[in-house]
Amino acid sequence: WTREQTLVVVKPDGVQWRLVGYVIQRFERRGFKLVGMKMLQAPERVLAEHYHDLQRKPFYPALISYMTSGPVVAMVWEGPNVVCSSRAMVGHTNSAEAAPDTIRGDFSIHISRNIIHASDSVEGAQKEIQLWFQSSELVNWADKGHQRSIY
Ligand code: YYY
Ligand code: MG
Repeated sequence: WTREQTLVVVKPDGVQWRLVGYVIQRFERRGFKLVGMKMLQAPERVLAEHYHDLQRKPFYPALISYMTSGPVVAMVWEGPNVVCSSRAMVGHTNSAEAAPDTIRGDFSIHISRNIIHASDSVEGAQKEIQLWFQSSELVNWADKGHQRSIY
């Protein structure tokens, strides 16, 4: 497989609700490999680029103030089909449509407070990873013997 990576961000409400460890556990349990992680107050510049396509939506100002309301935890996860699998674990954008056992389906009550971000395409993921992380912040460690590893 080609080395696929995705950006996952635990949003400010996810941090407040102490869901960071749970999110990491969901991804680790699946066998995905953590290659970058940091807590930060998301800069306006990063969010403006990250949500560039939504700039003209009526909810955009509220989205930005929500995303800057507290720290977030940004992560880069790697593995086969990690982009698609992450979206499935995260669940539908709108909590009302998010299936049970998805992260949003279990913890989110409204579309505007949906706990977590995950990239929606392989190309989008590459752009988002470059936006949120310096290449020096990503660790290319050797995977030795996880039972479900395909390395
Ligand atoms: O990728 P995903 O996060 O599932 O949804 P997007 O359509 O990319 O929207 C990004 C973000 O915007 C969403 O997670 C919440 C917010 N948002 C909102 O507050 N209200 C909407 N009607 C649509 C999206
Ligand atoms: Mg999106």
